[in-house]
Amino acid sequence: MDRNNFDIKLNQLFDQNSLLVNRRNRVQQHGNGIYDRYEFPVLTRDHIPVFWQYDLNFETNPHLMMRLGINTTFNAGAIKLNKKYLMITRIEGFDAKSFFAVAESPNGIDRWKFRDRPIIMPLTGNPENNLYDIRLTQHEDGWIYGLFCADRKSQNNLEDTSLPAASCGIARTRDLVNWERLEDLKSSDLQQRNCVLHPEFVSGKYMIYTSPLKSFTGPDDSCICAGFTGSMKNAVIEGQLMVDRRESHIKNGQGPAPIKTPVGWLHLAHGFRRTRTGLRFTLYLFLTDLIEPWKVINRPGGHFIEPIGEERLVEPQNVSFSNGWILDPNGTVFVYYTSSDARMQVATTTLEKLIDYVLHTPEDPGMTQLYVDQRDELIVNNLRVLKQHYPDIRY
Ligand code: BMA
Repeated sequence: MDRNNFDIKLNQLFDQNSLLVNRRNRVQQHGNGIYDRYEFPVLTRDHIPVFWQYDLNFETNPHLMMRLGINTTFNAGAIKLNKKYLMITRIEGFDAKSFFAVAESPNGIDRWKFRDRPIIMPLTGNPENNLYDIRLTQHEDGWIYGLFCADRKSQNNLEDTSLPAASCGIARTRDLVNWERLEDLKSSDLQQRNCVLHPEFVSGKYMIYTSPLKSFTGPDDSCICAGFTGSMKNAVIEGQLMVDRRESHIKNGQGPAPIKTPVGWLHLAHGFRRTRTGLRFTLYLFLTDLIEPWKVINRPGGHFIEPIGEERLVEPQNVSFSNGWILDPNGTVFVYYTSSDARMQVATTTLEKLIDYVLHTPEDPGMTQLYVDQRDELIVNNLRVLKQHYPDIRY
């Protein structure tokens, strides 16, 4: 390529990226009344800045080749700071290693733009091979904590790097720019994933939602548990309480930090089950007690968000995953979720609707006969309503 063509191509790359980043998003019609989905994903690998992937120097890259490609951007923690909606996304390069980067939006829905440089997370004395899936918690102690998965080679299986051991990495910040890395969480379990710090002290201690794994390859009934530690600088949990485990799911994990509501702590979580074509990840909600946040008080049956349409596509298919949401002071809730490990999506709703959802969605009765009774009751009531108020509707 001569210099002239190089410059044309370079400008095109920036123009394409900027068109995508500045595109406005629109609510999808025909929502389910619980939340609205949006027409476009909010972040994809095409949103990644050109200068993170291409060497723009004509002398060293005369063909303007992509030198360090990005596979995907997904599984983002989220927070609102100084009126800006922020996601810390997991960005995975062609080498399948992840790093974190902050993207900002003025309205939480579109124009998500990455800050110029990614987060260079400080290391502990035992550096990890990979880190991912950060959960952000604005704790009442004044810090913003990020808890994330830190994968290292399994000491039980040093040869096989496809089977890493996950532990919970911990870092804290006040501005999402300067990070203080703390020691990883210590517990007696072989692995810890999906760890999330509860936003308030519980009986004077920090409470951490965990997903302990007793073996390296599972399936081993991993569920959402909770442990307590006196300090985050050297966090050690001894013994964990069981918080939630979903019937017929292989594993469950806490999503983002729960939101405090007048009726309890509102939780978003994921679970997966086996299907004929592989695993299917869905999201669900539940409510826990305000004073004893490990006690589930409402457990709506069924899933809250499932992968549908295009969200199901690419590899791995059939995944909805979330580790970030934002509650605005006006009651709007932005649920950031990943579809099929490939892109960030948003769903918007309100706290009022989510409280209605967790309080009034019937619990899974556990047996098909009770389940059909539950639905039949709804149908019979609805037939009465239709006859009384909507006699002209044909069905
Ligand atoms: C989980 C985690 C997530 C991932 C999900 C679906 O176990 O590893 O990072 O998004 O699987 O692949």
